[in-house]
Amino acid sequence: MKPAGETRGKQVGVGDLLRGPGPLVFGILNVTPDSFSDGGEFLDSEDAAAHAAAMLDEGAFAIDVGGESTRPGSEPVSPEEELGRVVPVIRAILTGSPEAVVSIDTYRASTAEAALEAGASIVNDVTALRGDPRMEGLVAEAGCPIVLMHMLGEPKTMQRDPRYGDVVGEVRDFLAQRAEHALSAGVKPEKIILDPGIGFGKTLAHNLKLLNDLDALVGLGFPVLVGASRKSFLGKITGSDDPKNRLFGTVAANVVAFERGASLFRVHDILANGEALEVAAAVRRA
Ligand code: HH2
Repeated sequence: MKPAGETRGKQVGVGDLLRGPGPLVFGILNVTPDSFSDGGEFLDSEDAAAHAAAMLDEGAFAIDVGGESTRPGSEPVSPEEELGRVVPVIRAILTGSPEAVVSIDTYRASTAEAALEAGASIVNDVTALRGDPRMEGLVAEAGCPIVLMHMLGEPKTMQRDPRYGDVVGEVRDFLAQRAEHALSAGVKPEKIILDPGIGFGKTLAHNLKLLNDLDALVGLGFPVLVGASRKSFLGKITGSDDPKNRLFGTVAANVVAFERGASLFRVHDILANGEALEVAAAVRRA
């Protein structure tokens, strides 16, 4: 896949690109000891920055930096711990790759604020502004893009027995309501990105239904981001217990999601997903 080159970098207008047809790939960088797939690999800032640079070279549009695992069963870390993990890494990424677009994966305003000060330009909030009352004001004031994700329950317990009457309708209504909430807090409509929250309080059947009916979420009129990368629902289909063996399933899920209208993809493996999505986009343009 071609490096994003001129399509990367803040000067071309991150917001315009985010609202385009995509596909744009966000590279996952977890600065945590316990993330389900890359936990413990990038605790050192220099290692993390080198991995970010490699993902940017492979064509990542942005690097999504997280300092607290939200995998099923995970425990929150303290605000200080989270901040201490992500800020040095964001600084190191931007020192090595000054044009990099960095997204901060947090629901805490204090972490988001420090990350934005360190040079991050997108906030990825898995609680969709429900986790911290200060977050909506911060995001509105900063004028940065914000990802609003659906989650049923909280990470510690969300996979125990998730139930919906109509999963697609409920996720769509939730995201519509959270977008309305963001707008009423002063967030500009062009800054809002929606995410069905694959694996966040969802069974295999729920995840598949959401991917198949993703156009219902796209119909809300905001760009849709999908985070299916290496998640356990893929292993339930293919029998791959090791998250690192879920690449082919991830690619399939992302290409299907692109076909249903998603434009942004949060992934661990840039090259494979990027190339597959590039081909899917070429077919669409034909
Ligand atoms: N998934 C994870 C974390 N953040 N953010 C968005 N917007 N969408 C997602 O689907 C999403 C997310 C969980 O995956 P990962 O970061 O790989 O693992 P962990 O939570 O264990 O750090």
